[in-house]
Amino acid sequence: MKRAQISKSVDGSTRLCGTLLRDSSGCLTFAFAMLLNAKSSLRAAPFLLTLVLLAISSIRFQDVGAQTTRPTLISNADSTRAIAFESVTRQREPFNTTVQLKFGADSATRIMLFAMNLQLQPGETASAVTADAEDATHTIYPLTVEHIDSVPDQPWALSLVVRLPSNLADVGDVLVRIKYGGVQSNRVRVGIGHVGDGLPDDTGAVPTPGLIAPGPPTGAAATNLNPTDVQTILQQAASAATALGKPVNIVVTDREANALGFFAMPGAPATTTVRSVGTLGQGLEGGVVPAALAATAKAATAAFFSTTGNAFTTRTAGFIIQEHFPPGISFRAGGPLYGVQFSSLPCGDIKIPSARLGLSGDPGGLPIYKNGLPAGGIGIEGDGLYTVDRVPTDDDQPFEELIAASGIRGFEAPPLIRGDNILVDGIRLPFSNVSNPPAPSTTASIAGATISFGPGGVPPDSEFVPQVVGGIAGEVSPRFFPFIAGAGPNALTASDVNTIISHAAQQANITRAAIRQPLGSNARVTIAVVDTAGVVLGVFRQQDAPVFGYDVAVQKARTAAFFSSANAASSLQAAGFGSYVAHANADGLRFDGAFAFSDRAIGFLHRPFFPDGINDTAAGPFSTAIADWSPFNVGLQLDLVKTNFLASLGGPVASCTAIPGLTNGIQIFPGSVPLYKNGVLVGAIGISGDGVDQDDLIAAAGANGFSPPAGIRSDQIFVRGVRLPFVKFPRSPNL
Ligand SMILES: [Ca+2]
Ligand SMILES: [Ca+2]
Repeated sequence: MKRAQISKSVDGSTRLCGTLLRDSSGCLTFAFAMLLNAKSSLRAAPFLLTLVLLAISSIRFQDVGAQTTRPTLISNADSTRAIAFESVTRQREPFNTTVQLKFGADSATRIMLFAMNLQLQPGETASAVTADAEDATHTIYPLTVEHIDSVPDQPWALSLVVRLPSNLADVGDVLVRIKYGGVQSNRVRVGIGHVGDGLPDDTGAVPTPGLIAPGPPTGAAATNLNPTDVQTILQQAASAATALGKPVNIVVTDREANALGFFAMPGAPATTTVRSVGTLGQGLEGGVVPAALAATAKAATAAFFSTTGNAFTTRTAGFIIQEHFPPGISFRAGGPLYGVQFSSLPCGDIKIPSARLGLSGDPGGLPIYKNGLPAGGIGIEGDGLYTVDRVPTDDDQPFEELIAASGIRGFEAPPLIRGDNILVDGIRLPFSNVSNPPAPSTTASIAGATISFGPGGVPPDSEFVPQVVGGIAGEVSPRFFPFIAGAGPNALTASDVNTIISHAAQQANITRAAIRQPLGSNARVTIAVVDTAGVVLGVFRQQDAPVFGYDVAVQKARTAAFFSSANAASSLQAAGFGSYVAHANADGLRFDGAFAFSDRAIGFLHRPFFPDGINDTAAGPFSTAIADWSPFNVGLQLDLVKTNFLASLGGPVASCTAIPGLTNGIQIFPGSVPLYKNGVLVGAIGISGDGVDQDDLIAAAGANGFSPPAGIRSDQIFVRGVRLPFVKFPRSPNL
């Protein structure tokens, strides 16, 4: 398949992107996307439409004769949502059934849709085309096609104006199709009254006009790097290291942590010591681990965190996992991703391959971009210390970071999306303290380096394949798709899981991302649903959602399901964690199923200060006391997985924990809620991606209809006089 990109910009807030696709039969099809700032949509719509058509005009289409092919209603490129405008104001969905300003004989709303592969015969009028819409209750509403017009200079495209019937109320999404000459079109999604709800997409539905009947899903590659690129990166890094006189371990991974390149320079340290501020000997403090694994973790971390909309490094990661955010500033809450270092673990069952040591905050891991697109990461380890930067203000330039920056010359992240162009709560994130490293004067040998590609230089397959869920284009792993039902009576059905994930995806699609450029982009997240036993019932990853969220979303869901269950305290006790249960009991917490705990609540109980960030308070019941605390000695989260995590460094193990259902460990930053049916716990939903308050909002939207009774939510509980949280939403969350 051949692709070409068309991209035009109307102004700072409006973009149009198009993709030309030529399928195996040689047919040209076209898909386009609009990213509109809501405030500008009204004034931009006519320009946008013009641009859409201008963009399409470069395509040469065959003349269409009598209707023999299926008409196609045009959707957004990344979802099955129709390109649709209110016909007078040009406003986008959701559409009210009646208009505020009456222009015609009645006040019915007319919406404009666009179609291709549709050609009326001479003398035919709009009445030759019929249309209908189906809502979530399977009620079918006939829509009157009032007007069909050609689009100037676009003989292949038609605009259709349809009138909404008066009995169509605030039903949310409907699936709309047209019919002509006995042939019906694909169905596209239109929000009536509000966006969301509605039926699942039709089987095989894809964003249009693409391939209406796609072939079997084909795995995309996990990178666009080739062996020559990897060789170049290894050589540039090794040359810089040689110039500095610092032999190091150099690892290049693709976006999903498959190792593409490895070079242990002669004399490079074989091990590195985990060390930060915690008490030596506690947690992982003082542990000695293979340096190659540390380098891999650093490369994987940068790759996992980086997308087309944000580029993060291990320095960024180290900044968002400490006891205060920003690090070192008293009376500030913990980092927004507090605890993420213990995800994508080698003992887990979700992210395979793992990040080898979990995610890393040790500077010297940078993302790799090729032609502006995320392609993987580089990790450098060679100073014998695996740590996090405790002093963000001193502009230190460790040689691991310098060598990493040298290695990726020519493969840098676009400046706009670098972490240091992204602000969280008004705080600028760090990216790298090394910019524009000089080219070394000599080229070092990389004899003995390993470069791993398939025969003919084929890169590793992605674990993910394209899938549309709830009208939103994304990806799934065949391991967790199709969605399945939970076990036991009253359990979530596969249809429930589809509904929950669809609602979450639809919310994400309209939620403003926290850490994604350009500003005004919607959140891209991974959505996971588990049952009460922690069994994964479904995982859906929006297009370009950061890969770290794949493991984390499941961890978050499992955490909410576990701590809301009747046997949470007894399971912890049985697994040898009775001291944490005792701490919780002392705070009046039972974990016996009487209350519904979100991950925000569990995380709040798992901070070295209680309440979170308030210095000179005692630790939360699940946390290490601050005197002993470090990012490598956090408390229950690490203790649960420590034994099997360390064992997994030497080979495979069955699970990260001894507790059934916590196979990949727990997570302790926000983004999950437990799910209930008829007041009975049935599982949980976990979200991870573009901002933790966004994750909470998207989780809550997915849980709508499956929420716990308000009286048992964790925000009904006071600990030491402080109300626990349940969920927290961003202010003005939607686009
Ligand atoms: Ca290091
Ligand atoms: Ca520093």
